[in-house]
Amino acid sequence: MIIETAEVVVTSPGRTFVTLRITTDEGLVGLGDATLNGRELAVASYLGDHVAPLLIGRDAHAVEDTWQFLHRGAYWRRGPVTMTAIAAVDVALWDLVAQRAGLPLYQLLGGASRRGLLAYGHAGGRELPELSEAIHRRLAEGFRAIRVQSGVPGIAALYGVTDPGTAYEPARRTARPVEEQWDSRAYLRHLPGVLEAVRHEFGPALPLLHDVHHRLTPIEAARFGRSLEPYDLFWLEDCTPAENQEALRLVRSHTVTPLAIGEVLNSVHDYRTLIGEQLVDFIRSSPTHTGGITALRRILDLAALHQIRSGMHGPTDVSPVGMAAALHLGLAIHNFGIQEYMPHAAVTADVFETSFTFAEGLLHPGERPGLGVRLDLAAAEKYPYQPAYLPVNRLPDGTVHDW
Ligand code: EZ4
Ligand code: CO
Repeated sequence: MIIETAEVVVTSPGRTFVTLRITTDEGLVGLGDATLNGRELAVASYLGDHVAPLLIGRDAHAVEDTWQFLHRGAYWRRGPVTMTAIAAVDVALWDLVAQRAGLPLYQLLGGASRRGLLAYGHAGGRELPELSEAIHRRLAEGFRAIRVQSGVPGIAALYGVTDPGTAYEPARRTARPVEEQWDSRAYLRHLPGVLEAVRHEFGPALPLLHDVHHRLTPIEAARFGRSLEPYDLFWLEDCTPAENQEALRLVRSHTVTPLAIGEVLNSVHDYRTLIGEQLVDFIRSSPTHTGGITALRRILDLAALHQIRSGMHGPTDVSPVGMAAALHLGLAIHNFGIQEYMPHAAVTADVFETSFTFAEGLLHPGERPGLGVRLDLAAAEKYPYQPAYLPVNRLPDGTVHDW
């Protein structure tokens, strides 16, 4: 099965997605997600200018060899742009190999280890009644686990909270990033009360998650995790900036609140201390930003030795192709934990036709051969690229802070 073409498709149906589309001499089409929020064209260039020409004429079955060729062969390893580009190739090749075998991809990864993947949905509210309503809405949609984000008095706009009834999308279609505000002390004063109220209203059984989005210092995170222990969180996410693996030692030594980290990490090397020293409980990486199924599976196998489970990133900026890859992998591995699911805008389905399903709180990748996703090229052309950027945070005195 020889690769004949490798084309990069940039399209913005609702938001921007970058997709690698590979065709073979037998007429099969394989897809890989290469979407890196706010830096989309950098990955498109890496793929289109430097990788696609190398793929032509290669055997599409050679998934491992191609991964090593691109990773070691570039000399410059790791980093989000590189690893997202390699991920797109890896996932497109897995898609092709599974289609050729006539099997849904999860069957090539070891088969199903469960009926479906427990998914969590997002609920955010500026104040408690709004948040409670948002949680009720998610439960009515079928979610059985909920991520809770709340407004904080004195902070006008902040991560995870939006006007009622509008879908949350952190990337804004503006030529420059919008600026949001942050105040750690105000946040630390307010959030424990919010989580207490939510736990009280929704009872002890509902899994509740919360994302700090990299904003606290290690000692603040340690205190926060400890203060949330009575509310039994499923996890506390990105409590400190993820690249400082050692910071989690301090957090961990003060709290038994489970910790999740890794949506911005891109290599197994970013996890060596975190996994080896048992500093986290859930791995947030998605195949899209971590070098694909081949590379993420290695991270998760290492994690399994330490009873650390998956909690793959599933925001709207992981495309339907990337979501499908996550679902096939998550269905097959033993140490699956939970899957984030932030459904795409309805207009995205004009371009990407998917086979995955969501019922009774569980996602399933479906039974179509390969990933189960089709890309309509003519439809993609109707949604030309639109720049969008993630916000930037500032403290009350104007200092730039982690967003
Ligand atoms: O801000 O995907 O847990 N989910 C998140 C996301 C990230 C975006 C960044 O592109 O933190 O909302
Ligand atoms: Co997050």
